[in-house]
Amino acid sequence: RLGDDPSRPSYHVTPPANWLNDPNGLIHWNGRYHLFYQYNPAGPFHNTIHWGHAVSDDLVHWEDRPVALTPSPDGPDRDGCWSGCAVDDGGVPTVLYTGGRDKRQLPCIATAADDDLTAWDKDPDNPIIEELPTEPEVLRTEDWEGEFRDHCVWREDGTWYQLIGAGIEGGGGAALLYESSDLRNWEYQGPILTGDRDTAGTVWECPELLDFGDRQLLHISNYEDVVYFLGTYEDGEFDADRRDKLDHGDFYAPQSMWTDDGRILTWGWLPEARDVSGQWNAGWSGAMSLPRELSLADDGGLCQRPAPELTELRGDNTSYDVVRLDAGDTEQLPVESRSFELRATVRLEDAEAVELSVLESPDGEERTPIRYTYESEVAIDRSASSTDPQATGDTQWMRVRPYDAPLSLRVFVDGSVVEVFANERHCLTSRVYPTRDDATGISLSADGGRATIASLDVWDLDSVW
Ligand code: DQQ
Repeated sequence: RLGDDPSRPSYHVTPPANWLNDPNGLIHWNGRYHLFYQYNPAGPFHNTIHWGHAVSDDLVHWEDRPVALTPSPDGPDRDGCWSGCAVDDGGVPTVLYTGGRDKRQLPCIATAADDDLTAWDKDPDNPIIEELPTEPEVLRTEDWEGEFRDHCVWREDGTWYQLIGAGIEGGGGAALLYESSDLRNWEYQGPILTGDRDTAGTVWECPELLDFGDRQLLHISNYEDVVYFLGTYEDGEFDADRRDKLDHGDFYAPQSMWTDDGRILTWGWLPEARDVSGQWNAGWSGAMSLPRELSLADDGGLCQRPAPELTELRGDNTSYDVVRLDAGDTEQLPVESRSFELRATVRLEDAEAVELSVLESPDGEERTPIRYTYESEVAIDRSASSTDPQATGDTQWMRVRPYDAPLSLRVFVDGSVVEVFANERHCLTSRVYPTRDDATGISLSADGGRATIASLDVWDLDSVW
């Protein structure tokens, strides 16, 4: 594993070196959590994608495993083993993924050759779907004969169902439904949902349908954002009554695992926000989000909270009962680490905003303020995060609704990751690249009035490797 890089996360999963993107094939198998991911072993750039593999006994500590899927020079996945999912086919762990070859995206299947899921046998009959649907017609681009990839598979009453992400000629993105009795012969059923291209993107990647009992959630990645729809899914149709982003920052192509104890845990890819040469010099690119437990609140809205197991990483703790801030006050907290968790409850009283700045140098030259305003917005301002001109400096933000006051915040800072959970509902993750060794401080300040920060805790977090 590459180490020794202050930007490299230590408690978020990263590739041993080189490139990582989407989480794939998430499965809780024989008591172990398996996380596969889009991986390029040749360098920190997206090309000839393999499946990397990490495994954990406790969701907290991870071990690198050998590459799980490699493109076959003569196979339909010659140019890459793209994103896909894992299912339990009557005791046989099975993955469905997209093979790339020439200008085609070809669904493929493979079964585990051992119980540790380290080796996989690709089906000699791959690809398992060769014809593109024509109703509606799949979008062709200069690069692809059809934008048609990524797999979400589940079983209901003995029948297998599959969603594949697509773009529609003349329309927007779509999640296309297939049915099968054996995971190998698939019959096309039509889209369960299509999006308006102006508001929901032209291509939907990595669709995933999650069942919460009475209600269902469909999320898709549209090159920019991860959009989720909440509503009901029945008879091949998704009827959405709510829509939002799963995370409002650097977070993409998430996938979920159903654990043996019945939880839904979701990981997303946290892409870099520095330019290609910065990634090349670092020798690694991409991190996974923390595992997030998804559930529905009583009001039908989505809850997202960090998996409770993560508290096991907590080391030294600094705790404050209450911090009262007057307009213009600034409180400094002595932190000397780039791997910590901060938990706080913020009440604005009559302040216009509270700023909780992390990764701050003593003179304030580098700092990343997390700003909570009375307009119910939480923003991460990256304009002074780094003096490195190759690092992105824009502000990312999300709306947290009025019912969320006071705001409970959990902030996870890890090398170049700032992952924020607001009231266990809204998430905002940003990548930042401070250059200074002393950019580790935290400060608190209030604007335009008084604010109270109650029960403020900071914990050092250990490495997961
Ligand atoms: N990346 C994969 C695709 C997916 C996209 C290729 C999302 O399968 O559509 O690495 O990041």
